[in-house]
Amino acid sequence: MPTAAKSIESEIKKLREEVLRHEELYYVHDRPEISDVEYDALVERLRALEEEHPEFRAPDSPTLRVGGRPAEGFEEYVHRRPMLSLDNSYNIEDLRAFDERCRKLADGRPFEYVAELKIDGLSLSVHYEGGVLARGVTRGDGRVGEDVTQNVRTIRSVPLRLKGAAGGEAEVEVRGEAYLSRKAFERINAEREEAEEAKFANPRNAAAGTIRQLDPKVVARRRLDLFAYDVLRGERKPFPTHWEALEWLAAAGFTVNPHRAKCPDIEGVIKFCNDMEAERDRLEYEIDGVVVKVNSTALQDEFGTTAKAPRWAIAYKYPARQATTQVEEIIVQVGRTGALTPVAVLTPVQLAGTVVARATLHNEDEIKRLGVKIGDWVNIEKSGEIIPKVLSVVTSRRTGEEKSFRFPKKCPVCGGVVSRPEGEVVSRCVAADCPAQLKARLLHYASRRAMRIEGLGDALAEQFVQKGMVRDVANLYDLKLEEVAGLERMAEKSASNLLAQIEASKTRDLPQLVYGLGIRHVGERTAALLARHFRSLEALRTATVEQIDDIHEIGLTVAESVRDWFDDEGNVELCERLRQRGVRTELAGGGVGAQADEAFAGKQFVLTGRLETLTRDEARALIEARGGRVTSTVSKKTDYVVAGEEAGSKLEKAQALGLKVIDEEGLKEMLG
Ligand code: 0OX
Repeated sequence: MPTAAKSIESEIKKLREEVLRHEELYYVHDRPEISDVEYDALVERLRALEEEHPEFRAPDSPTLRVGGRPAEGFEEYVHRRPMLSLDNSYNIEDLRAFDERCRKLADGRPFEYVAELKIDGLSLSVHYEGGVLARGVTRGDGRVGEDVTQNVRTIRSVPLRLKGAAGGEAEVEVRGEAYLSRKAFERINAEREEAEEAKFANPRNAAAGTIRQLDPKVVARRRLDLFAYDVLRGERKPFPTHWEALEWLAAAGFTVNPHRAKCPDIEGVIKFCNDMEAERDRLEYEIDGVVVKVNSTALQDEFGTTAKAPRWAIAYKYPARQATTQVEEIIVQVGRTGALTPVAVLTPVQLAGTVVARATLHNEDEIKRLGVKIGDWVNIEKSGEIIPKVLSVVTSRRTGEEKSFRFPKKCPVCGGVVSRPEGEVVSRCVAADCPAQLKARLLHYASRRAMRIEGLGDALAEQFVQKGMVRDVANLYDLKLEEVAGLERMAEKSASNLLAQIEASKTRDLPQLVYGLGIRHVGERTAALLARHFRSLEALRTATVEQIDDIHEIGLTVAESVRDWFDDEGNVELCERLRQRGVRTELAGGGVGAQADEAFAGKQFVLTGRLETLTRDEARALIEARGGRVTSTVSKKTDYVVAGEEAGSKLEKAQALGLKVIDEEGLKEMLG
């Protein structure tokens, strides 16, 4: 064999082994080392090479099958009809190309699409005989799955008996995506941390690990859920359209995801994809994209499938939220309360549409838990929060050149003493005059959700501190135009703009001021509760721990922290200077506002469906500003359910419980 051919053969072999190894890590051990996108890229490279050189394609090449290998411990089950996977698309052009292909296949006949969420979980097939749950099977490699019936029985959103007319069916198979809500996932990981077990990297891995648990009791505790998306009678689809299948599933007692749309054309699909991307972080579960399906079953049958995926459906994937990159350095930042936060400086990498160059390592213990060293390859993730985090170290990529990191014993900025009290995970610089803390306090005070001083960014705060122009937040109100205009990169115009902004901040309301003071444990919500309860900074200053603790939703830790803060004479003096400089220290409103608060105070609201003129965040802010609470689950304690367009199961539950349901108009009327 010529050397060139030999090297291609060996490259194919290497790639094949690499792909198989990652599949085993992912499917069998639930411990992936690379992101989905990187895995897809590996498979694609292998597929392309094999296509060019089919003589080197091994009979067991991973490109010849659809998914991972079944794990041991469960009976195998051969699916009546293969559980196909989906072709992926990563951009709008791919979606349009899919539409072109569909229209060509439809040859002039009109048709519509259904767009639904792509839940990031694992596919399950659930069989019913005479309306009763008979079997639950994982997707496995698409052809053969594992019989996990006992585990599937523990999923509350899988009915044990079909409701209504569906109960009369001899045999039906329902397919859906099993998943763990973010909340369930966080609870499981907290428990694992306590038990000193390795945490799951994400809800999907946790769900996959859960369904393969040999003890159904463990599964039951973990609270898996399922969104149903397909129904089969034997090998056939019993309804003329996918939409009708979804309606049947809901009537039969399954949870069908409420976010779905019937779209007359691809433009409607694109709009749905974009709308849902904006909603993504607010969902209670993780999604990785949208699934687009041709609605007509007859057309689906006609379009048929390729070896692994239907031609009538496609997944539109949102940008990946995990990636693998290298730690170039570990730095330690000092926050406004003196907390030392280690941060990994990374080789920049594309993630969810932005370039990520840093990821938080949280604290000293987390560095130990991860075992991360400088020079390591790491998996990082960006989820709902803005700061990406390091999930795990890719130990297989270690060269031996990596360097251990020693957590500093002194403040890296001021050299002050660092203390870490017994039982706490956070180390703090305790120096009262640490410039890093002061700078962080200024930035927090000026931030959008606090006193909103636009233009006061990192570079300016740094100069104010360095030059000794500002020693606490009250000094901001003493700044003179000449002083500010004399700073680096500061024209007179921007200096006077900044001073105008600082002046304007005096009229912010009390919740913003209380939040802006940066008291430990007092976030935006707590600040609003405190401000509304005490109505002035003076009343809050003199409040006892008991009085604060008595406020619904405020606990002892917060109460003590507030008391501690006001027990510090320097802080009392700071408040006095803020007041003297004209900063509003009393709650605005009264009159009509006070009246309206009656309707909201202490009331629980649930928002569901799409609102027309408000975003969910805006609606939440308006309700909370009046003293109401917004929660995500409907229960007997809920006072109002605000239902927008396409409100789904929450609305149904509210109606079943006989709760007060209002629409967006109703909410606006209440808000006046
Ligand atoms: C999901 C999901 C998965 C039917 C035809 C190929 C894939 N993850 O939410 N799969 C499907 O559809 C099957 N739909 C979904 N929504």
